[in-house]
Amino acid sequence: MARVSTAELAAAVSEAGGLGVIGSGQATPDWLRQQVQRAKKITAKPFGVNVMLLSPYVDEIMEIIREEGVAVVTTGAGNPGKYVPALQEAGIRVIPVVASVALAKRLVRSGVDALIAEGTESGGHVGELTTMALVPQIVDAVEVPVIAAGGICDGRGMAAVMALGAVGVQMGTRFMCAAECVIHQNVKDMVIKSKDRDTVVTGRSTGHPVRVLRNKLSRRFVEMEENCIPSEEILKLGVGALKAAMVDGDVDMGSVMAGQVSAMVRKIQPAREIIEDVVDGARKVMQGLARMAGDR
Ligand code: TUI
Repeated sequence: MARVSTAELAAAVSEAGGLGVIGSGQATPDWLRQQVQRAKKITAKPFGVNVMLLSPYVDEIMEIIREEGVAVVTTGAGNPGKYVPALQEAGIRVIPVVASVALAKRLVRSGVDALIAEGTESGGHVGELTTMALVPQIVDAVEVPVIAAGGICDGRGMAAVMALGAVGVQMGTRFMCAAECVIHQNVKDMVIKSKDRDTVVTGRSTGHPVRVLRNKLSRRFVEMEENCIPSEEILKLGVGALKAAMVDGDVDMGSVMAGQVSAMVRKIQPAREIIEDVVDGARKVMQGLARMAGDR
């Protein structure tokens, strides 16, 4: 959640009983250090940093995380294996996002503490399998705790993935509309107005598939891919597009990364209310299911 999950949102989520995660994306190491220090001022609770492994600053970002003693690192868009020993020696829990069983198994051999199994319903960089198919396959393949992500935004989703064997959930899209989320109001409005089929995966032909809300930029991406324009040309369109949307509010030519549950997000709420709604909702669903199963 680069440009979306800053110190304010991560700290609010941790204060409310979740584990807030600062999205570092392609941000500079200085920016990350400031964010971590700001989050520490807002909350005494543990929080995490997500490291986007395609970042040009990845080595320096890992170093700052170690220096600042961040509690948890999550990773995205690659294999973080080589960073695992140094992070763990510093007492940092490592929880990579995976989209396949093969990478899940490899990372468990590297000694990771847990995994996030993320289905293709999610926003941003995506794999191919759905959460429904991916989560149970990863749960069966590894011994570490599995957190589910992709397509989850309420208690029903949380209960569903717990039925598949997950021990917890990672949610992004719903927190775009958290009161503490600093993204531009235009993006929040777009999420709130979105409908079921309003997301599209662009960039499959470039090797970097990214789910976004449909707009002028995504249509241009699709057109270029249909016309077999070379990947380098297509990728140029994406440079700076996340900032254009999230910071400057350009929802026509910016990259509005969001998941398929975008249509289910209907209002701005404090992070605490979102977490209470999801957790209480999951409890009610599970109690209802227990009654259906005859466990009165
Ligand atoms: O990382 C994300 N979401 C992201 S990263 C991002 S920045 C970006 N922008 C354009 C192109 C590429 C990246 C925007 N959104 N989520 C976690 C995630 N990781 N989802 C899927 C994966 C993943 C995919 C393949 C993780 C590992 C992987 O395997 C690579 C390998 O080496 O096997």
